Amino acid sequence: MFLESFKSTVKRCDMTESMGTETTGKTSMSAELLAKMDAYWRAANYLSVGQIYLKDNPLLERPLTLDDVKPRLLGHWGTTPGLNFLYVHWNRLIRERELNMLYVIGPGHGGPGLVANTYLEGSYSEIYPHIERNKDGIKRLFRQFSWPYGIPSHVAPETPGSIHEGGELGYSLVHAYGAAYDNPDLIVACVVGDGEAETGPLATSWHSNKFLNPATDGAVLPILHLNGYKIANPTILARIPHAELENLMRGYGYEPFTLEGDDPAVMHQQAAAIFDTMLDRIAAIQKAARKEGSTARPAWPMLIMRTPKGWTGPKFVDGKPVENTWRAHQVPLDQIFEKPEHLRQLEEWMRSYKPEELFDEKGHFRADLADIAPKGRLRMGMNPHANGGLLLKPLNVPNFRDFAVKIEGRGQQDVESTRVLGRLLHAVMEANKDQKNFRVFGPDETASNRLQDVITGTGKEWMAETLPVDENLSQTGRVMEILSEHMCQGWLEGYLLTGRHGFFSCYEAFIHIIDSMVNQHAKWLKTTREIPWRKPIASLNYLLSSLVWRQDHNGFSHQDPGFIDHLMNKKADVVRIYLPPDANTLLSVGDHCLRSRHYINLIVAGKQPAPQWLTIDEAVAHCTTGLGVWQWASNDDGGPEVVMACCGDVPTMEALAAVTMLRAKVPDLRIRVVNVVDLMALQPTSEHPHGLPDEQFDALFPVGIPVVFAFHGYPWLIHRLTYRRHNHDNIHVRGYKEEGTTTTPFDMCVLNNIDRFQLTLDAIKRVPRLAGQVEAAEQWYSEQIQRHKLYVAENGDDLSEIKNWRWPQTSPAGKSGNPGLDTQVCDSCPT
Ligand SMILES: Cc1ncc(C[n+]2csc(CCOP(=O)(O)OP(=O)(O)O)c2C)c(N)n1
Ligand SMILES: [Mg+2]
Repeated sequence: MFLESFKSTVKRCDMTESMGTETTGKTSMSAELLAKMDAYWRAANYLSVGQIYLKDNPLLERPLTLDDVKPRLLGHWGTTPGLNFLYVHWNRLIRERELNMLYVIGPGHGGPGLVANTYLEGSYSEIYPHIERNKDGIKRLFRQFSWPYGIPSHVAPETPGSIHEGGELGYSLVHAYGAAYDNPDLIVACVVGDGEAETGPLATSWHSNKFLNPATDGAVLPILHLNGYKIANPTILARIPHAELENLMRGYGYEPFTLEGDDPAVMHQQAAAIFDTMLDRIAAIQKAARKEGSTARPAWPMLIMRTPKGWTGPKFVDGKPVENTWRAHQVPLDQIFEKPEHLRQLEEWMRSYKPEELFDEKGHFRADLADIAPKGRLRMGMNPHANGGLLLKPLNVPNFRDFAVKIEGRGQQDVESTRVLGRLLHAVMEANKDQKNFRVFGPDETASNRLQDVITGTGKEWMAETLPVDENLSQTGRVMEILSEHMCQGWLEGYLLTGRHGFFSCYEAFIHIIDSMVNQHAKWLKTTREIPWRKPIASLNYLLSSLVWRQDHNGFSHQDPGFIDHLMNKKADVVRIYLPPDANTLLSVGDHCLRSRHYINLIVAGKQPAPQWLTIDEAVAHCTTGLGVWQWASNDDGGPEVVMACCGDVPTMEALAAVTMLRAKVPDLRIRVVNVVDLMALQPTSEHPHGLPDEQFDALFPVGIPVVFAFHGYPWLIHRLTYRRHNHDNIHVRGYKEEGTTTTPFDMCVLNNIDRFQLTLDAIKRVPRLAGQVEAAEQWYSEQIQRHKLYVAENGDDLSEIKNWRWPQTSPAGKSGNPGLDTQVCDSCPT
């Protein structure tokens, strides 16, 4: 038996040493219910094995032949029986207690189990009517699994009841908590693979209980699926003394329960008792918080489920142990076509579930068994929280114009753009505090990114201890701060996937920590877009601040604008990237992102005091087109000789400063200034829905005219985006090129050759008629840089003419010729 084999292979401490927790509850299921639950479990296991192996003969009405077996055997058996076991037990609890339960599966490779269970409960056929609840339907169910143009092998978006594919391990528990926040009636049962538990994000996720308020949030029921193995190795948590494992869980603030064994009859009875106790615990915790006013942080129950990997599967294959070993991970019998013995074993294995007792001759699941599943929306495959778009209420977004910066002369006042956005976010928080469907997430940087206004009133969620010195910590806070980008990302994903709204602000350089998580979310969005029954959810909104160009007290480690490049690789339908150059454009972009659906919106905006360029009306018009000529900064009557393009707040300032120098040097040079807010507009329309049509692009960047492009990020990206444009050969980009340290703001620009002197020189070098001035310009450039370097080295600060530079108010620029604020803003603005 399992326990014997376990004890013989693993040396671990006596269980009694660690029996500090109550593991027996009041439940004693009737023999009849126990038999039905076991039969239900067998049915789920049978259908799971069938999906992995068979394309025909679904009820084993005749002996299996090679013709019945799929040519490619794909799928994961090892985790599946454990997932199925839990499903049937959740079903009982849902029925008896009318629970609103979501099931999140960490080892999502157990996809066949979830498909099988949603099929047995009927939700699968309701969503996919061609998979009927009869023999034909079962055959199709088997055939489609891991089959070209069928369904994926994981708990993918196609799987009813899922918000978590589990393909990339590590995020189950954080998703579960994200789903539970502000969902007081929801219980999220979350299976954590014992291998998955070794990942960094999962290890941190246990701490999510310090952010879960039993009065206002739902409950998470973590199950550590301790089947002992990963793909090819034992798991750490299975090979430490049980007492140590329980203490680890206690240390995380949980009350651990243990279910251990492999005899189904005993296990069903024990599991039922433990689950009843755990659910009673949850009910008591919630009652204490909701009815009795308790504010203590509770020790939520969690389960350690120690069962064999590949439970009920082949015990030995080719003389080697399989059940309860890592060999059970994927397809235990994988040489069906080469070894007749494997085919025989497969048939024996499938028949061990007694399909004839589970399905009638037409392939209908027996009514008395089907009857023990919950009905309607209580079925986990039909829980609306797993299709969050169904529950999505629009966010109340107050008028962003009310927060606009009044522009008194272009570039004359310095404002911290993100602080202005923080006021809007605060208003959003206030406007939605009754419907409780908006949260702001950040890795300890909300205030550092100057968004602190959002904290006012609502506070930061915190269930752990507090001291008098603390500020704004609250058990009902709506700003979520933990020093883990993984948690911020995962909580937000779980929150969005269950139909709410959110906002994540982060230092630009460190957002890369969640590169891989955002990949997975982008895949989810891309796939669900193509699944008609999945409704659109709110967009995942990022604000990246503390940008590469202004890391005055941090330096090289904090300089990396590459998240833009990373997101650019994602499907055009899914990603949007904005670099607003000032506060009013940031407000306009922020408003747009908060209202949008089913995107990943990336906003890159500085937090340092910086010049302001556009009135709010101009900002709205500019953001609507995504890019355009800033006519007030241009003097291109008769067509430009050079286009000074810019994208990002610091590059915009440098480009404009370069324009003033060019005017001084070559007064008759016809210069056009183009600012880009929406990076995607640079792409051709064929590549991105925001892409500017070629004619419009050519009108902005005329063929043959040099473009000096100052870009916030890595320069190559602009080439990539514009490489199909007619004028691409004339686009010359300056951006971040991995030069940096702890230095002055302007020196950062100089180190990366995006400074105003360099841009001025670039323009002179690129305009053919200025060839005669290049030598003098190069000399001038060297002198300026020399002067700058000597000054910063000596004084530790930028030259005052750089620091205090302002866009000239009596500029001869602009068609209107007006100093300061011109009435005409950009060529592409709607009039
Ligand atoms: C982040 C990540 N790394 C590696 C893998 C490859 N992988 C798939 S399953 C698996 C083992 C999982 O073990 P466990 O979590 O214990 O699941 P179970 O035993 O229930 O199958 C691994 C390493 C992955 N899916 N995700
Ligand atoms: Mg495992």
